[in-house]
Amino acid sequence: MNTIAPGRPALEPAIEAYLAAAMKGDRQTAVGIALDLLGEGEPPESIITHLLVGAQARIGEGWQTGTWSVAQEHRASAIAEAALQAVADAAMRAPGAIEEGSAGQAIVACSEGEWHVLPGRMASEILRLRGCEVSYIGPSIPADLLVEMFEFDPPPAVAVTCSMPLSLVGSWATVSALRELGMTVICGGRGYGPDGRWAQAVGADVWAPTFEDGADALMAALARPRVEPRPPMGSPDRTAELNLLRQEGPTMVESAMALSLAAWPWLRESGNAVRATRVDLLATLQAASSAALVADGTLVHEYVEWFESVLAARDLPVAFVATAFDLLLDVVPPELTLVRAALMEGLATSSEAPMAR
Ligand code: B12
Repeated sequence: MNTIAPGRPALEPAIEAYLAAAMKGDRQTAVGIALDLLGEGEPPESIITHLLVGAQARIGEGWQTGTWSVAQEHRASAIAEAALQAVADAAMRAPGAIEEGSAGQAIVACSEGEWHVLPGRMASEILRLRGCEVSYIGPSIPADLLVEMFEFDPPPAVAVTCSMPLSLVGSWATVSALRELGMTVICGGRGYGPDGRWAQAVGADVWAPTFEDGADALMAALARPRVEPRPPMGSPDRTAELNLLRQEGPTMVESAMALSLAAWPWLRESGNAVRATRVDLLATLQAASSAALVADGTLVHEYVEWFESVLAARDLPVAFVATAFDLLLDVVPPELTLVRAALMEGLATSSEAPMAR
C-alpha cells in the first residue's frame, strides 16, 4: 500500500508564509496565500493536500512539542477551514469547472468519537471539485444515529474519516453499522496507520492514502450496486469486548479518575490538572482498546512514545504515562482480557515506573 502523500517542495515557501500568518491569527493573509496559488495555476486539489494538509501537520507537531498553544491551533484550524472554502469556491467558479451535482451524490462522515472535522471537510471539497453534491456529516456522530439517516434508500458507498489511532474503536462502530446496511466503506485518515495497516480490522473495504485516491474509490463504488449486508469485522469475543468498552469505557475512566483524586488530592487545586488527567486517562484507555481491536502491540508502543514526548515537551513527569496504565488496570474488569493485555503491554513499555499511590 502507498504511504501518505509526500509534500510538494515547490510549495514550501507558501507553507512557511501561510504558517506565519496562521500563527498570528492573520486570516486574511493566510487565505490570500492560498488564493494566490490558485491564481498562479496551482490545482485546487494540490493546494488542499499540500499547502493546507502540510500546514496542519506542522501545527500538530508544534502542538506536540509545545511551540503552538491549544488556542493558536484552534484559531489556525478555523483559518484553514476558511482557506479551504475560499479555494474550493473560487475553483468552482472558474471556467471549465465541473458542475456541482453532475457526478451524483456523495456522503462523508467522521468516525464515532472523532472530533477532527477538517479532514472530512477537505475530502468533501475534493469530491465537490469533481462534481459530486456532498453531504458532510460533521464530527463524532454515534454510529446508530448515523445509520438512522440511511434507513430509507441507503447509498451504495460512504467515505469515513479517522484522524487518530485512538478513535479506531469508534471507527469500527461506524464502519460496522454501515456494513450492516450493505454499503461499501472507503476509509481515510492517519488514524488507520501510515500505510493503512489498521483499516482492515475496522472493516474498511478500501483504505485510501490521499483524498484523491479516496475520491476515485468512492466515485467508483457509487457507480456499483449496494453489496450484501455484512456483520461487523472481528471474532465474536473481540466484538463483545469492544461493545462493552463503548458502553462502559467512560465509567471506567471516571473510576480511574476517582482513584487519582484519592491518591493525589492536590490535583483538585487546578481545574486544568483535573481536566488533563481525565483526558489522558481516556486517551490511554482508547489506545489500549484500539490495540485490542487491531491486535497490534505497536499501536500501544507508539502511543507511549507519543504521550511521553508530549509530557517531556511541557516539563511534566513522564511517569504519568505508566501511572495512567496502572490506574486503568485497577478498574478495567477481568473479562476485558484483550484490553487488559494491551494495558499491561503499555505499562511494560513505559520508560518510567508508575507514581506511588
Ligand atoms: C487541528 C487538530 C485538532 C483540532 C481539530 C479541529 C478541526 N476543526 O478539525 C481539535 C482541537 C478538535 C483536536 C483535538 C484533538 N487532537 Co488533534 N490535531 C489537529 C491537527 C493539528 C490537524 C488535523 C488536521 O486537520 N489534519 C489535516 C489532515 C487532512 O491531515 P492528514 O490526516 O495527514 O491527512 C492526509 C491523509 O491522512 C488523508 N486523509 C485524511 N483524512 C482523510 C479522509 C478521507 C475520507 C480520505 C480518503 C483521506 C484522508 O489525506 C491527507 C493526505 O492527502 C493534527 C495534526 C495532524 N498531523 O493532522 C492533530 C492530531 C491529529 N491531534 C492529536 C490529538 C492527540 C488530539 C486530542 C486527543 C488532543 C487532546 N488532548 O484533547 C484531541 C482529540 C479529539 C478527538 N476525540 O477527536 C494528535 C494525535 C496523536 C496520535 N498519536 O494519535 C495529532 C496528530 C497532533 C500531534 N502531533 O500530536 N485536534
